[in-house]
Amino acid sequence: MKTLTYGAATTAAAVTMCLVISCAGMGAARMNANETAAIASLKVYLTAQSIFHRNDHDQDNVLEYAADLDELCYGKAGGAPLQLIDAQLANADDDGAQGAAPVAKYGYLFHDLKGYVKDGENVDFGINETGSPGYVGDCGLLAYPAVYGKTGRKAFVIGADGTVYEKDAAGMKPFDYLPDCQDPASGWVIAGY
Ligand SMILES: [Ca+2]
Ligand SMILES: [Ca+2]
Repeated sequence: MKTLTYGAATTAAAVTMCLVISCAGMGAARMNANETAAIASLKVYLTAQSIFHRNDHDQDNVLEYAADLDELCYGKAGGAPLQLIDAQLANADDDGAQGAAPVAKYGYLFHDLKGYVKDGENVDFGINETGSPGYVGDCGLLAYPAVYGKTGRKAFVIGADGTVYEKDAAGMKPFDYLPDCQDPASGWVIAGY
């Protein structure tokens, strides 16, 4: 009987330990999967922006990028939907889509960038002066974990050149200007290397 109790207690302890280890492992695996999905979403975004840029949707004879992530799905207010990205990605726009609060996609939220950092200065992508909101120069998007350390650890950025850069998102707040990722001092490195 004593042996049985000891055995049962040992088994229970072992099971508990396995659960703790596998939960931690699952959490890390989930975050890795979310991070991979976030990179894929940034690439989807850029493909959609390239298509948007090629087609003068508002027919103002200016080729611009969409200023807002969710526009790539829903189009402009009152206009036809574009469906260049899926609604799940559009709804993860951190300033909301269609008047609704943002909903993270695979644990990530997305923030439209409006310019880039050059020589320490913020440079706007260049607004379409003909009246439709949009960027004539470049475009960019930031992906960051909805809950740091739980849904992901890394932030990712993409600019019009299509390179995705990553950086640990600890303490990071969403920002509007694409960092100078080619500067090693920025702490950003090419994602996936
Ligand atoms: Ca246009
Ligand atoms: Ca937005």
